[in-house]
Amino acid sequence: MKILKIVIAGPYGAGKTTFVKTLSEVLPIETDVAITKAQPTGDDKRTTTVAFDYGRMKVRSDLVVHLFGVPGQERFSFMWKIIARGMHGYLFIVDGSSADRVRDAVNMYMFFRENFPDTPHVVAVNKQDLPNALDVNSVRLLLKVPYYIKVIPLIATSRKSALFALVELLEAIRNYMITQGSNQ
Ligand SMILES: Nc1nc2c(ncn2[C@@H]2O[C@H](COP(=O)(O)OP(=O)(O)O)[C@@H](O)[C@H]2O)c(=O)[nH]1
Ligand SMILES: [Mg+2]
Repeated sequence: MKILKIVIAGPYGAGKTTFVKTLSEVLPIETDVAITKAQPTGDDKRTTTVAFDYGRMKVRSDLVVHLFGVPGQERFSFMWKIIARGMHGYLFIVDGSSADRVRDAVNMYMFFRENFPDTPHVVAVNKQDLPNALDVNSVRLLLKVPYYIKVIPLIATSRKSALFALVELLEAIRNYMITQGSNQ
């Protein structure tokens, strides 16, 4: 049995908790808390993730993925490295509903690129069901995603779309393992 540790990264509001919930076969562990007036967010989100999301999915009879969603707010950035330690790859989700939302993701994307330069990843542009959602090429430019990294569209509420994103990431991890000459 092969077990992969996958991290779901991206800023606050990108859709990480939704993604883990959509795919998880076990009751996902959520650590979202109600947002109080002390935590103004400026949108209609009623909860926010303060520790991490966890979900698990059996992809094949011999492959299980463990999904760890990091807390998106920068005040929890000390946890990003802790949660990411030992990961096989990460999906970086951005809220594609506006260019400003994508710009919110730049610092966190840089953090992951700098701290995990060799870790396979895929960038997902979420909320493609909304009118005027940004396309993958605009997001590639805004985040300065290297040409060899895939940027894919995502609707995190859709199981089909979430599965597609997971499969793209598994493919990137597989390619990386092949070039490393590892079969683990
Ligand atoms: N329209 C739309 N809304 C989404 C999608 N994915 C997540 N959301 C919404 O975006 C908000 C933030 O999602 P959440 O999963 O809590 O983001 P997180 O902060 O990254 O964990 C919530 O109100 C979700 O219902 C999507 O694919 N389409
Ligand atoms: Mg969350």
